Amino acid sequence: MSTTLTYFDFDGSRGLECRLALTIAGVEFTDHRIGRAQWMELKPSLPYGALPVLEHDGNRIAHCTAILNWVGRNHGLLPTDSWAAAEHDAVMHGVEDLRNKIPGRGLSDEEKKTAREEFAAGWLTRWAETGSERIQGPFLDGDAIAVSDLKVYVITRAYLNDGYDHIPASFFDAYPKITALVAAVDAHPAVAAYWASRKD
Ligand SMILES: N[C@@H](CCC(=O)N[C@@H](CS)C(=O)NCC(=O)O)C(=O)O
Repeated sequence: MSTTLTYFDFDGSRGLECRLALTIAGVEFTDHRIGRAQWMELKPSLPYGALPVLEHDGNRIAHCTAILNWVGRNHGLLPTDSWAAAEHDAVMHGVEDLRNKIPGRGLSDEEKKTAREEFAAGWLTRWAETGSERIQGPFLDGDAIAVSDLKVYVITRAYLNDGYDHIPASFFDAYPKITALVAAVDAHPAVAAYWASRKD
């Protein structure tokens, strides 16, 4: 059996959540990281012209949430009950919405500041409230980590690391269940080992 995850050469976003899911699941995989020149060559051959893409025994799937669902179902990182699994899927789609809705593209710095402040007070606040209600603690389903926790972790971590201009990390101070989830994912032995390996 061979499994390869292809993504850009950085530790964030959709690629990171898939790498972490495969790592926690204990799947041996090739972490194929590509640079700009390779990307221009590769893009036209990809199913949806975007990354990540997972190749498993000669078959390929695109879209990070599809990849996470596949890993989760096969490796006990999602509930077996179909309704409960659909609730996790909803959380994952919520993270994708958050990625897609953040304003900024095509705006001047001043416009971006205004748009992001409004976004933080409106859409992002609703997202964080919904997530907090859903989290049993420390993970979404209590003590059992799921692939959906990894999506919440990766997106929140980006905000906590000041990844989004005009939305300070302190925004999440009002949502301790979300920051506790981030801390719990960081403390997971496989995640800690992943970050240690990235420092080498
Ligand atoms: N719906 C896709 C979105 C994939 C996507 O937009 N990936 C970004 C990187 S995170 C990408 O490949 N951007 C380059 C491009 O689309 O040209 C998913 O869930 O994986």
